[in-house]
Amino acid sequence: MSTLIILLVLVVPTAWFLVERSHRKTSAMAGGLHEDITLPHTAEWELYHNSFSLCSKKLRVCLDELGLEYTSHPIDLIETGSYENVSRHFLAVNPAGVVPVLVHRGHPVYESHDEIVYAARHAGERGRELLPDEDAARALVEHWTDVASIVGADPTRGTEQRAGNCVPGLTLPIFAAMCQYISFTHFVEGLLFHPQKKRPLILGLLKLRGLRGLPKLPPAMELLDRSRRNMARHLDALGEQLDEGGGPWIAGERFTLADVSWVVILDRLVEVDWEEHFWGNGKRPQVAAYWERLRARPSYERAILHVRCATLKNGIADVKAAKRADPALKAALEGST
Ligand SMILES: N[C@@H](CCC(=O)N[C@@H](CS)C(=O)NCC(=O)O)C(=O)O
Repeated sequence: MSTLIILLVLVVPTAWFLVERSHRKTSAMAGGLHEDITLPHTAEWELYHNSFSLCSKKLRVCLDELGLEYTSHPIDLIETGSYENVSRHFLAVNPAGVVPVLVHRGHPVYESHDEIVYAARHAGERGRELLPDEDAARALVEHWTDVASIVGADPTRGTEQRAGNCVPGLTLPIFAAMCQYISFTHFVEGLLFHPQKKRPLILGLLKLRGLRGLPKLPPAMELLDRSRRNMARHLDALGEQLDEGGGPWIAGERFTLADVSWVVILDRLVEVDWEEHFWGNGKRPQVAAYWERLRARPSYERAILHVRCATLKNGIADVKAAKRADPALKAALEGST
């Protein structure tokens, strides 16, 4: 009898884990098109994406602006419900376990900055508007697209170089709020199968401590402070570019991939209630006006607002309410810069 109990309690779960792990192999994937991989598909363009993920939003806005229709495959991340990104079926699409993945005629393209360039190159005249041919304009667009990208296995290290890499740190408050709606059992799946254990560990910790506990987590606050200081510098540079280029867009008269890359950054800052801190009360007027122009575009409504999930809407409201109710929390998050 006791042997049977030991078998049930130890051997069966271990065997399940080993079998499952053998089916959920992960590996880093280089950016760009992978013609050697063919995925099941029914449409010319398909997109695996998540409603909340910044890189996914960038792809949705880009495809909308380019007028490219696509088949949508929503994939949950832990913040929006579960670790579907480390499920067997999604790892077959991207063994790196991250979204977005753009699929063109069955072949995946990885890394969102490569994906938007790839889509623009295959979208005819409209693509050439978003990604200009002329050297100087193209270099400008590439620079501002790169600054807005999230790059590297640990993006939190590159906050000085990239506004995109400041985003994870500045998103911590809403991560903490959204994780409250997700059951702990889902976090266990991440600890077992996620290729980067640090991610489920940090999010699990945020769930445990909650938004109000965030200021008591020194490593998280160091990241948040660093990201906030560096984002301020990136936004100053953006304001200067809008001034010098004459606007209304980063490359002047023309709306380009640079603007596609920045609308999602500014949108994330708004979601996490950083708007007033960075460009409220007369601060950075060029950025404030630019944000108004970006959010007036139909692509913003269709590709971002319309796709917001319930957990994100709850998270947005919870961050605002917590800061309003607790001035010490607001001061801790926003600091003096
Ligand atoms: N550099 C990659 C970043 C991809 C990435 O980290 N995606 C996030 C969402 S924005 C993700 O899938 N996270 C899932 C997880 O880490 O569990 C890109 O630009 O595509």
